[in-house]
Amino acid sequence: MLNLILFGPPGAGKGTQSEKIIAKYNLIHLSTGDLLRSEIQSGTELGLKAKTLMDQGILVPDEVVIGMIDNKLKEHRSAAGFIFDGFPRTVKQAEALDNLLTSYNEGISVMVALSVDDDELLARLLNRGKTSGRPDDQNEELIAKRIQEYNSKTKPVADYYQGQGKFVAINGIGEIDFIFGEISKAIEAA
Ligand code: B4P
Repeated sequence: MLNLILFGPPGAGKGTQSEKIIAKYNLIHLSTGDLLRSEIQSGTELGLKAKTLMDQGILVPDEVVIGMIDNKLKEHRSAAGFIFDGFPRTVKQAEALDNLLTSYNEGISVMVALSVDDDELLARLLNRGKTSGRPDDQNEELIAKRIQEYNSKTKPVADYYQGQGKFVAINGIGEIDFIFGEISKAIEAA
């Protein structure tokens, strides 16, 4: 089984590159951002609570996203592998993911981290906000808050996987297809 974590700050290209990775490697795509937005669209209680936090650029509680991932892993027991996009975003989520995968005699194969500087992130997200309708892409202050959440809560997740010898950093600035080529090399070396 190939279990890949695609890591990086908001706007680094995780969603963009996930689409290409799924097409090439036939993995199940688990994006906690997409799962949460789908809950919001369905108007569930979970979605309503998550919306309040997401609209402020704040991470939703660990238990909520861990529960969603647990359900999806159960749903796809015979998958060739998974791509975790935007998850784990805290060390607690990383530990929970390791425990879940261990219970299926599986583990993370590799974490691929896209690095992009803050000015480029801001430009990309504001640009996406013009067409996406996503409230969290609409203003600079909110995007700065998301980057701040990433720096304080999510960055330590990279150290967690570095400690396990599973971390590969890739420059996330440049042609989308070139970056995809670099990601493919990291996956095939894993
Ligand atoms: P996400 O949906 O994960 O949002 P994101 O990080 O903004 O998206 P992504 O990084 O995939 O966007 P991409 O770069 O592809 O999370 C949203 C919110 O949900 C979070 O703030 C949080 O509140 C909550 N949440 C989600 N998961 C959670 C968790 N595990 N725990 C707690 N809370 C959680 O795209 C950005 C733009 O860049 C696009 O317009 C794209 O076209 C462009 N782009 C991509 N690659 C490019 C390139 N190489 N060059 C130029 N532009 C590029």
